Amino acid sequence: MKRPASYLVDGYTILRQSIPLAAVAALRSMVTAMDLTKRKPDLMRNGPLRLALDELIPPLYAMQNVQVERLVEVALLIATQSRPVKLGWHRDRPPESGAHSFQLPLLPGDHFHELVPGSHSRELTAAEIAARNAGGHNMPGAVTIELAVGDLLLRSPLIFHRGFNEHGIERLTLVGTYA
Ligand SMILES: O=C(O)CCC(=O)C(=O)O
Repeated sequence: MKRPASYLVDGYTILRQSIPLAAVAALRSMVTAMDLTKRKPDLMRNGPLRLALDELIPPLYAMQNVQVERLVEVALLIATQSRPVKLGWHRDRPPESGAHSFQLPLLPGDHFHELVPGSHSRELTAAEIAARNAGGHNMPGAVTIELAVGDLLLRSPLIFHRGFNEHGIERLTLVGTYA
């Protein structure tokens, strides 16, 4: 049987039903109508949201033997029927070293995120670079991350990843980084 992904080994893990549904609803209520007019609004100035995340997320990293102290980035990934997601393959550039990212969906059916397990701790291969340059649809070893409401994705900012879904599915997903 395939083992579940390990955050430190694979560079990501999915913590199923680790965020109480009431907490997801509370986070959703903290997103303003103004935020929803943008593509990826920065939410670092939203104090209540940051406080709520600080209660929820660091203990879940600690369960992966990762200690984090403070939120250094948080934004909202938004997709609508008329605005699908087509982000190319990349690694993130975290604002500081020792950074750890997360994605927390506020709507059901988030299957936008693709990543290559284990790619956070090595150079890209020639095959990966060729696949990226050819449009990214046949990335060797890539997996699509499927998240339900209540699930949390922890991922290294250095993992090779993209956000992609052309099917006009609505999306509201918090993406953030702790250090
Ligand atoms: O849309 C996604 O899931 C990926 C988001 C992403 O790569 C980013 O915010 O840097």
